[in-house]
Amino acid sequence: MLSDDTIVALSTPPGRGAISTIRFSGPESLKIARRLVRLPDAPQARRATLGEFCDADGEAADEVLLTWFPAPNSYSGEEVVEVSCHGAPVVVDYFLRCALVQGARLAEPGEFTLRAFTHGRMNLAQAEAVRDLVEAQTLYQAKVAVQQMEGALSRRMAPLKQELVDLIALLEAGIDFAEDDVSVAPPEEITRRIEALRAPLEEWLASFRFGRVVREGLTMAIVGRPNVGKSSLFNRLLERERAIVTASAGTTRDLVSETLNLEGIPVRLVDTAGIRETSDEAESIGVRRSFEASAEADVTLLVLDAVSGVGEEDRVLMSRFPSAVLVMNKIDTGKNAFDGAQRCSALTGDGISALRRALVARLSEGAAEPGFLTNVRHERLIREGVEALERAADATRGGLPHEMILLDLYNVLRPLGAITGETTVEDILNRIFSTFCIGK
Ligand SMILES: Nc1nc2c(ncn2[C@@H]2O[C@H](COP(=O)(O)OP(=O)(O)OP(=O)(O)O)[C@@H](O)[C@H]2O)c(=O)[nH]1
Ligand SMILES: [Mg+2]
Repeated sequence: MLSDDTIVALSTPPGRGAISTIRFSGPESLKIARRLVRLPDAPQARRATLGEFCDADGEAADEVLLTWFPAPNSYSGEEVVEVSCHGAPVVVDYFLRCALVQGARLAEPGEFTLRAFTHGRMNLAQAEAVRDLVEAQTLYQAKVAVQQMEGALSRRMAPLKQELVDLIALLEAGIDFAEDDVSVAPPEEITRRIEALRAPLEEWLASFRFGRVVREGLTMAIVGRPNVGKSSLFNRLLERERAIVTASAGTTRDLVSETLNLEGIPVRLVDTAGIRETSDEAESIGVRRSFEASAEADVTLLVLDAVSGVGEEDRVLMSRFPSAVLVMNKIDTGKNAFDGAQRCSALTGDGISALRRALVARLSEGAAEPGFLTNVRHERLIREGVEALERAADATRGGLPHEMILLDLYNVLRPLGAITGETTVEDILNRIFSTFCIGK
């Protein structure tokens, strides 16, 4: 099912540059491009050929490179032509106008990738990953997107889907071909197979917490008593002197925030006022803001001071921020250790890379495998699937007929199939007809 129109678009960013690439996709791609580009010979597949962009009067407007990707081995699965011209906006604009005159249509956003999906060059999750890759703000985000583009998510899902389809096929066969009410599988067996599906799906859902962090970044607040070195740690993590540091307690009054790249995760880091009882009005407002910042943050770092040791005020703060990451600062002084805290010196930089790694490790719990969930659409669909699995398990335990269990199982299959955008009815049919010898 190929599209019958040919689309064209500037595929590189608009504006002046060394090169701009214009891309065509559709049946007329080569025909239209060849009307615009004069070549010495017929182009060879996937080889760049030097030519001249000439307008209708035969006047040369640029020297260009043309590359032809015949269908179906192209990005979109259709005939694709790429023309690289010099990055002069007037030339690009003129080229596009000439292409339209020759019958091409300007592509809608994402239309090349939509066509790639329609022609089975990639599934829906992979197409989404192309978008994520282009939008990546850190190298790590880009790498995660590439994994998904190369099918990490689909590969992780495939065996689960296969198990589900097997189970559905088994129950379907029982309904279609059992003469009387003989069960094809005892309920314990069905329950076991449902559970075997649910556990990995739940694990996968758990990876979304990290996936979202990778995709959208997070907010991290640094809190603690005055003078423990919060602003120093803030500056050290940012690798620049952003916040004011002095030897006197109560230096930071207001929130200071900056963006930090934490091993590829975009983090909004917030420095706060030291928390203590105070009669100073500005400082007490600052203290209130420290609590607010921590409440809004995804992660709180509670800084302790090796010189003064862990005192009663720190213990109060630990109970106020029970899920905070404890950081023991000023270890360069050789004083006081505290079990369970990440040790570092904001002054010398000692322990800072370990702190960064510990933070990333904490964020990535449950997301060790490639193909973790980053996309809220995928998360919703898997959640929907898990809920339907739970209903199927209940139906099995309640001794309901297989028709009812099947209804729930199809409600698992549908959202799972929607992640990659496959049609799933065919899977069932293939499975049923391949594993059961139906001699009708
Ligand atoms: N020896 C040593 N001194 C440190 C370290 N980190 C901070 N300091 C010193 O501790 C003092 C307070 O540092 P700040 O970073 O301003 O502390 P703060 O927690 O932001 O203080 P407030 O903003 O007042 O709450 C300064 O004199 C810093 O130089 C460290 O790792 N080792
Ligand atoms: Mg400070």
